[in-house]
Amino acid sequence: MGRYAVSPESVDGTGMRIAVVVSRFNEAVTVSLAEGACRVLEGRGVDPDSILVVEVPGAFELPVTAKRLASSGQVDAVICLGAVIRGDTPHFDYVAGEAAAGINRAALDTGVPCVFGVLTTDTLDQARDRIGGAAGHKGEEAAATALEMVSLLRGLP
Ligand code: INI
Repeated sequence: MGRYAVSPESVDGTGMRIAVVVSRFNEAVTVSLAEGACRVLEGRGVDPDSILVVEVPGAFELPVTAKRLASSGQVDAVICLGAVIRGDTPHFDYVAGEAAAGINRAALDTGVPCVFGVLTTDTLDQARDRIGGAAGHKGEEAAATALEMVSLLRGLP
């Protein structure tokens, strides 16, 4: 039996091209998600000129943008960032559900990892906890996941 894994903490991003798609809805949160993602990418050796940050209006617009970028042949991974907060909307479930399903579909259709860095919380405070508060930093985690998946998929048959 074989086993294949990459060490998540030590993936070297040198030479990787990464797209970061960030939604403006709940911008106070999503700006921090994007900053954290870019901080980790650059800290792991990704050239800033190889990071393409794309803004979209809301989380619902993440999938079509991820699909475009993932199928371009010009990026190795797409990091999708957003914040869907239940208190703000009766259509929380539609926005969050379609974002999740669509981002996953973009990845499956293209074979390019598309990372789900969308916060889905009941309150703004819970979202804030996830941008460097009690619950970690989901932008940083999304970037680390992207690097791990690029490296992992490169090594698989
Ligand atoms: N988009 C979000 O990213 N987060 C939200 O909390 C949100 N709420 O509350 O409605 C939201 N709505 C906008 C949506 O993503 C689309 O931009 C809009 O429906 C146009 O397609």
